[in-house]
Amino acid sequence: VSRAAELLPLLSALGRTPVSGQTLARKLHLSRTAVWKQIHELKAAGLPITTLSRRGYVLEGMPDFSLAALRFAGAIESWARPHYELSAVSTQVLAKQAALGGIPEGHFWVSELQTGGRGRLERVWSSGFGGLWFSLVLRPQVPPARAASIGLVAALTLSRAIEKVSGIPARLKWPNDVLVATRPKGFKKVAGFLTEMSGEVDKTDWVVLGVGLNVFNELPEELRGIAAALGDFNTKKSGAWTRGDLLAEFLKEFYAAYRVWQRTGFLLFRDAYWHQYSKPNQPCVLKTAGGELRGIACSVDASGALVLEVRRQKKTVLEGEIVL
Ligand code: BT5
Repeated sequence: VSRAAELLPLLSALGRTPVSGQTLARKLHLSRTAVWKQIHELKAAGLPITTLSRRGYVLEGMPDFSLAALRFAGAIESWARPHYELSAVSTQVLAKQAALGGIPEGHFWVSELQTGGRGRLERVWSSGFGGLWFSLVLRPQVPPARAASIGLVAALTLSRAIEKVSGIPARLKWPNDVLVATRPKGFKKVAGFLTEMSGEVDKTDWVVLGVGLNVFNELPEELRGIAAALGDFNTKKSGAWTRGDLLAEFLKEFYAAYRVWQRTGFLLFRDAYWHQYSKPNQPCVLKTAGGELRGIACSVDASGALVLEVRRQKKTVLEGEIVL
């Protein structure tokens, strides 16, 4: 059972300046022991709370509390059913368990932090406090062979939501990475998607779409060369939007796109996807299970496959990743 709802008042009462246990107890109508116990629990969940002797508690890198608010305000699309956590090993695991148990489409799990976030092929996904980490259960009425391109549609939708809400231009890298341009030159990854599914040859049972977007979370040193967070960018809109705004905008646009996609597949999204592409018609290196391919990224086809020109020949690739 999630304790998130009970621990939130305490968490929201913390901030960058120290608050004493006594003040917290008074504010929240709790005993000092109860405050101490809850602080202990929050720390154990991985929240960055520091205890300063004689001064009280500080919450490092204070994000917005918009995600928790969504749960209660119902400010999101009616088809979407949020499950909010302060800390989870991985929202993907929670959503998959529920999908296996037969939960309907639209339920999603969002967590302030993940202690075991994963990317594709079991790669570690850094999921610190302050990012946007969620997993959405879908039950598309399409055969599994057609289901994979939903990741591309989701990436396209998220890149647009980022631009609309934060004013930060976002671009795509095949298949489903969202990038931002950084100075002096080049792109860094702000978001990634993990699409997992189960079904029979002609019927998809469930798809769990896992979304990881760096917002106010801190990235580990070793990722800073290739990854960035939206909160690091200064724009006219800085400080005027929350993670909740991003999530709500994404869900709204994604659901509309998802309905079209179920009827017609990726075809109708193909041009928009390519329009948003980070390096169209430029040389790239693609790593695949079978080795490296060097070529020019020409387009994506109607199924979402990447079309590469390798030594004047067009090649269609279905898996792999482009080296940044
Ligand atoms: C992805 O994998 O890009 C999919 C990420 C999906 C994460 C979401 S969060 C909610 C849900 N719960 C989960 O446990 N997962 C999903 P991939 O393309 O394999 O990229 C992984 C690689 O990106 C790593 O090997 C690192 O190099 C890099 N990386 C790790 N953490 C990152 C971060 N926070 N931002 C940018 N790059 C990161």
